[in-house]
Amino acid sequence: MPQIRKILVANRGEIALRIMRTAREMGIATVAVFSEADRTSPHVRYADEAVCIGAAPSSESYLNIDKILKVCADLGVDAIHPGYGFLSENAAFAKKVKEAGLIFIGPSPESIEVMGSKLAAKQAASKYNIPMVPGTPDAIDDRDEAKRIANNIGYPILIKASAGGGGKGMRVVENEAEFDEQMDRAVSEAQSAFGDGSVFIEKYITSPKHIEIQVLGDHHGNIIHLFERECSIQRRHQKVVEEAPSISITPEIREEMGRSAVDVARSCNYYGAGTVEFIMDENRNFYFLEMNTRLQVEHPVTEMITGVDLVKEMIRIAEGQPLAIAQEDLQIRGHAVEIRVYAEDAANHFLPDIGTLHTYVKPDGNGVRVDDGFEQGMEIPIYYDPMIAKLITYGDDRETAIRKMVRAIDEYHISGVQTTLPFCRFVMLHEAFVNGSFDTNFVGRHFDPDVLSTKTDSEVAGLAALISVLMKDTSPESKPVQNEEVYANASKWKARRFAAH
Ligand code: MV4
Repeated sequence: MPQIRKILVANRGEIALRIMRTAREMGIATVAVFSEADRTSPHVRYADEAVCIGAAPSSESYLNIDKILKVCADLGVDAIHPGYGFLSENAAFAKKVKEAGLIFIGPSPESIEVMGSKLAAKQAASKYNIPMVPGTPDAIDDRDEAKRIANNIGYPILIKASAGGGGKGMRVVENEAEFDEQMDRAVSEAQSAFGDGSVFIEKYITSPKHIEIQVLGDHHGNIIHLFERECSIQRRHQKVVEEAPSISITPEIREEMGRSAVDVARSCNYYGAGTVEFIMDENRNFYFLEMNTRLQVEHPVTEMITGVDLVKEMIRIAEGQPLAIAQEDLQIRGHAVEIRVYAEDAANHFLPDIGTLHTYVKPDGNGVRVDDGFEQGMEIPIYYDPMIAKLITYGDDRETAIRKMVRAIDEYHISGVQTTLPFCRFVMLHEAFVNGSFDTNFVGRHFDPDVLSTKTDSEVAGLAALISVLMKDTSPESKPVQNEEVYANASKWKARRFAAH
């Protein structure tokens, strides 16, 4: 069995650091690659060795396969971890890594390829008894036939691009009269975005919850799941809040969904870490949508509730070791919530806000984890994703994790750029979030940007003081969490801090 001694991380920012930390714990040397824009980044300093591979645009640096492979050859690297984004789901890259005699810390090129096509993924999964949304099994080439199927399924239907991702090439069709127009749009959008105009149709689930299952597979045919993550709070297909476990599913559904996820992974002989995405309707019917063949941004919430270091498992798997954990060994302990801190102005249509982190003070303390890749004084480059950090809190139960999150958000001090922190605080304290009555439409349905700008800190503190007096004798274990209650307690702290200044 090959032992990995040196890993090159083909990524940047928080995820590069995240991976290097585990590598170091395992006694494995680390190599960073970086663009000219990231010269002073923490991931560059953290690595044992670091090499600049090109100009700021990712096409010239983080996506530059030849340069990355050359660094591996020059420095005696054994394995590459791609992180997420960039080259992580590029089957051709995974293949070239292998051909260069290196280990790709991820799935096989074949698994990446199958799951990269939604139609191929559904076809593979259909070997097993996995619930799927009613729809067409193949790309549409005959429109009349497709319209007949749409009528059978019943409108509204959804047209999806087989090569799609992030909602691109996706079109809702409300009735047959719109069919041709929406089909034309979907095909041309898919063609220009992915160079592949193949589309298929599905029944449109109007208010789904987005629930995904983490899986791990080894090279010996063992596949396990590490329960679900609830990821419904998103805007324009960008997740903002994730948590584990989901409050919307029963132990029975969890087991069924877990089994389905393992079957999806088995259908493409999966090894490595992967995530199987489902949507769930109001009647708690769930359907397989697609599989992500990478480590995901939101993996920490799974780590918190299972105690498993997913990066460590990925590395062990890549070395050819059998999974050290059996399904029966795993159990959910406690509850974790993650928010994504983006340099975006939620009060202004979430426009990316570039600039310098004049103040950057992180929260800390029991049950608080911050995965970030920036420091005070650094600039947020315009070239990459504007995520500054992930803030994760962990507690015995959901209420505790949410309370910790509000406390941690209030301890987070960032100036110089607008961030999604106030928006995330709004979500944490929203009744629909707190009581679990939310779906993927949460932001559109509940978020009014004005709520962030109209309340000043002193108004909040005043309101909080009032509420805390009214709710003085609340006993935390006997009541479900109340919006105002969390609000009051979190803000009392802030009020005291304000008074001290
Ligand atoms: C759907 C759907 C409703 N019905 N499919 C969005 C991106 C891609 N991963 C699949 N997506 C959806 N597929 C059917 N048949 C609703 C969505 C969807 C969605 C899914 C997960 C998370 C957020 C979403 C936001 C809007 C739409």
